[in-house]
Amino acid sequence: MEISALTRSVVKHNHAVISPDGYINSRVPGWENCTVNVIINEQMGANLCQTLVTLNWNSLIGGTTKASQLFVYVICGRCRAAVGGRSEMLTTGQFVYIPIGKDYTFDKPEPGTQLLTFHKVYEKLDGYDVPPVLFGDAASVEGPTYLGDPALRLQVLLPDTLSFDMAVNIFTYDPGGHLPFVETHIMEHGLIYLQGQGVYMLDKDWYPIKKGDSIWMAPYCQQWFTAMGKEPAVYLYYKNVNRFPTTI
Ligand code: UGY
Ligand code: MN
Repeated sequence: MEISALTRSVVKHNHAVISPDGYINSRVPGWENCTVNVIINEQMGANLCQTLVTLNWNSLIGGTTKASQLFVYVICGRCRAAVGGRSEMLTTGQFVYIPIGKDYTFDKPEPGTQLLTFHKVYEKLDGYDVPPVLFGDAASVEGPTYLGDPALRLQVLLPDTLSFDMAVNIFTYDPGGHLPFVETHIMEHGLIYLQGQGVYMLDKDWYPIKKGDSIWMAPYCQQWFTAMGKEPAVYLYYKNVNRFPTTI
């Protein structure tokens, strides 16, 4: 039997590892008949929110984006997404970007469908339009090697234009693949593992990580990862980008 006083989850001032064993469900107004786990939010010190939503046959997720844009990715299963006058059935690996000020609904799910959401307050840039609604599919996004290492592949899911102030990418590491150096950077991350396992170094602490786990990394949290096991390790991650770096 598992010892119930143990968990792999940790919450520190500049990073967190959230494993599913500690989930407690939230009720979110407008998101009906579903299970919501709020994994990262500003109460932690983060500047993003990340949730995991598990759907039943009768789930209905509805709302209107306000100051925050919303990115929704189907981790498994299928459901219908209606945003900005367009309605699509989304299946595993498909996603929709919902800019500020848009109504959205997600319904008609296969029971057990899981949606990952990233939320960020949108910072408009003078001279650039607010991005449009965007439907996409990770399966049709190329994954070039990362910094010349064939063991690492990076898929960039959102357009690389200054209209966007967030990036969402999928990072794939073959077993034994690792970040080429310890990253030390201003950008913040939220992420969830879609597959595989490995060891993450966060601010000089070392954590075993596997499919289903999530991580928050504050700006300047030092980070490095190596994949272990028999299959590639894959994570979906958020990063804030493209805006002036200081208020000074
Ligand atoms: O985009 C990134 O900063 C990425 N290389 N970081 C990470 O995977 N921890
Ligand atoms: Mn990074």
